[in-house]
Amino acid sequence: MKKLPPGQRRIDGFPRFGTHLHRPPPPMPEDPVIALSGAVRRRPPVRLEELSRLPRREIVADFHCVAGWTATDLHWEGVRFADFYRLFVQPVLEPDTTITHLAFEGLDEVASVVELRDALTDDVLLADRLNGRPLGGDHGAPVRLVSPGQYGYMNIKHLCLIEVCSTLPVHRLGTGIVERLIEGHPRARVWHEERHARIAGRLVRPFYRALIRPIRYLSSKGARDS
Ligand SMILES: Nc1nc2c(c(=O)[nH]1)N[C@H]1C(S)=C(S)[C@@H](COP(=O)(O)O)O[C@H]1N2
Ligand SMILES: [Mo]
Repeated sequence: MKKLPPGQRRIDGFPRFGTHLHRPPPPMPEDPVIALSGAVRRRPPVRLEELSRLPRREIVADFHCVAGWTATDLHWEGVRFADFYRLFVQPVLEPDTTITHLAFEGLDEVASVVELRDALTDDVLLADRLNGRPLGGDHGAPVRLVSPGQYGYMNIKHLCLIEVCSTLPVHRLGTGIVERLIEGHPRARVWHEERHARIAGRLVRPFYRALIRPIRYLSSKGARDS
């Protein structure tokens, strides 16, 4: 069996997971778009239909949640994020600005801040198909970020907005007690075990792992209630 990143355990299948599980997935917009904000000139949102201008890309990759589970051999299809950036973002950048970070936000308002260099890695996709089928609500319809080298929390589902930033967007970082406790690492690279902003990855393993059961319980309850 192939080696998993440090502190990860294989699970069967691919659960819906996250901090949003008490809610059903957001409804599918009629004409889905990805809006751009931040250090860009105003432009109409990119319609998902326009992604057909980019070459298609397929990858097979494992998916690693920071809580410690890994779903193996997922087959994603979509477009490379770097191609999207080159075609839709670069031409509208404000002149003389150096972009450092991107904030990705989903229709459920969950967001992540990714360093530009990590987002432009070759295997980062905007994925609209999973295992041969259109992406469903559980896993991020209509389109999600897939960054296999980073923990799940960077892989924003239901992507609808990208904020283009020339400094760390501090307004995006949580200030509540829970966010401080579970403060994600700014790079979140799984092979470096960058789980937490301040605490060594090895040390937070048991804390995160203890969250899996209650979160999955909420998930099954949420699915019944909705
Ligand atoms: N929009 C959105 N994206 C999200 C989340 C979320 O709650 N909302 N949770 C993140 C976390 S913590 C994980 S582990 C993965 C889970 O992806 P899955 O539900 O497809 O398994 O999505 C990430 N992306
Ligand atoms: Mo996660």
